Amino acid sequence: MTELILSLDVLDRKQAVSIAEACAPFIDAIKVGYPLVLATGLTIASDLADLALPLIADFKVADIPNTNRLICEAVFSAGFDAVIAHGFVGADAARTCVEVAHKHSGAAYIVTEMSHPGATEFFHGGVAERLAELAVSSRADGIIAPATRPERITRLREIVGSKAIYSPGVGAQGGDIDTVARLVDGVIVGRSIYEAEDPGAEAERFSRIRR
Ligand code: FNU
Repeated sequence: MTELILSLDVLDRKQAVSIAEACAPFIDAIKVGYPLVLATGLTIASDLADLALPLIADFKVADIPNTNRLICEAVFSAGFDAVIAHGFVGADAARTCVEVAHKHSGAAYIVTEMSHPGATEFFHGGVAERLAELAVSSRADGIIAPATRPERITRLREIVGSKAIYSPGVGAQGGDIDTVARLVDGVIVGRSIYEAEDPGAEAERFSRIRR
């Protein structure tokens, strides 16, 4: 089953909770990033806790090991179940995120290649492959790979094997859900759901990938 993960990038607490409630029956996890957390604080995790869905903190953590540790401790203490971290900062810093996640019985996912057009400037030429290798050697729980470039997902799958691949970039960024759903463990969808007139109905439509 391919999971459907809602990217909840709205800026208002009430709106976030109501969209999450409407989508909850059709999704497998909720991803929260800087837009919502900067607007509401980390307490948004408690507001979403009643839905009993895994909460992923998309903070793309990218600092020295000690700062990564402080950030990840705050994330898991707030009630998140997983964190997304960058690998380009090096194995020591990425491993710190993995260690803190596992200490809290949570998960850490490493970004290997981003989904926007400009990502090819720095992530191509073997970098994404090295980041995927780093995710494996750091014992991360999975990687983030671009739905906008399915052929890159296939290449990165060769490196990470059965580790989870979560993929943003379908819908608003142009990626095709059906193509990507076959290649990954979870598809991350934001605007196509939360900007829809009826987010719950749209989540239900996307949720056919779970079958
Ligand atoms: P939507 N996101 C992304 N590409 O889009 N974390 C990446 O390579 C990546 C991400 C996030 O386009 C993005 O920040 F590593 O509205 C946003 O929160 O469907 C979500 O995935 C995509 O949102």
